[in-house]
Amino acid sequence: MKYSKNELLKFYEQLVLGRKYEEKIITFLGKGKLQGFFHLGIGQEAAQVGVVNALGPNDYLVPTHRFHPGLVNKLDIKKLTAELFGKSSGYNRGKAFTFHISSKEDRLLPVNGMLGAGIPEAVGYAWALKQDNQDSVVVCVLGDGTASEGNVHEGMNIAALLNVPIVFYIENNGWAISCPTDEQTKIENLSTRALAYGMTGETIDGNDVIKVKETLERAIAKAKNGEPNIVEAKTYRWRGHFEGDPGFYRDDEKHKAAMKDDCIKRMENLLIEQGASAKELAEIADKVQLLIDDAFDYAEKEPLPTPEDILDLDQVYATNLGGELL
Ligand SMILES: Cc1ncc(C[n+]2csc(CCOP(=O)(O)OP(=O)(O)O)c2C)c(N)n1
Repeated sequence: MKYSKNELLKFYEQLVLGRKYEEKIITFLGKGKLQGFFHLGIGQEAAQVGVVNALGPNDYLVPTHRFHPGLVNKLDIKKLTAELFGKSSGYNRGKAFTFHISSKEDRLLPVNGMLGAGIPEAVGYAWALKQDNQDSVVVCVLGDGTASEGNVHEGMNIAALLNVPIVFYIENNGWAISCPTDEQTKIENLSTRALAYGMTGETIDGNDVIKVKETLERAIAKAKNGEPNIVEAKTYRWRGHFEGDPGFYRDDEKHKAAMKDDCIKRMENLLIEQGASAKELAEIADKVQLLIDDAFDYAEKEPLPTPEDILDLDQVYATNLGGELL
């Protein structure tokens, strides 16, 4: 095994943090202590944690509306949670939620709620990096449903033509709301589209955090070398499209079968093979739970924005990016 037991334990901790963070969101929504239109990535933790681990300190990330497991491993947990609660101490003063969250110092670029529209924007950021000769890349995350949008074609085409440093990372969770991937495209692997743009593409197992991390590291190195590319990670969406979606459109048996491939269970098995004990794993889970409980406690108690703060529209456009993105 290329990774030490301690390195594997770190991956485990990150995956568990992602899972438990969203479970806490579900609990708080159920109690009416939190409001919002949440799209959860439970089951997709490896596909997100792997990406976050592959990013270098100079690299930029454009996440999606379903990226909490990744964000909680990249950002300050208290500031992130305050943002979800709509508090002024959140990343974007409570105005962005996870649909538009951004952080200049963390090189987190804003999500675009118009699916697909964010792809040409991400290409623009990457083009700016190239023009500035920065040793940096944009990893632009999109879902399988988003991959069918016209803007994605335009963005990928121009990225390839201009050789900009961008990795298009398709987090394929099998669903676009109620539409399964095989009802929106005839191709088996979305990464094969790369050929049409003169790029390279690769499809990988998105429930394998190590595979995701290593593939992204290679993809990032390539993109920095002027070869934009596509990586598709296949995973599975465990929850409804949004919290509150009963998911009646899914076949129960197939759904249960898909959830058996759990990225956290996989890492647990690997760790046990490497000599980790059940006690060690339980201690990590407890430590993570305390961190999450503390962040939710903090965010819940933070004051709500003042009416003046709510009406300060400059923030809506400039947020904490200070009016500039790069
Ligand atoms: C242009 C546009 N069309 C439709 C929507 C509504 N919408 C929000 S999420 C979603 C499904 C997206 O599926 P996918 O890209 O696979 O991401 P997932 O939600 O599965 O993570 C849709 C259609 C939107 N936000 N923007």
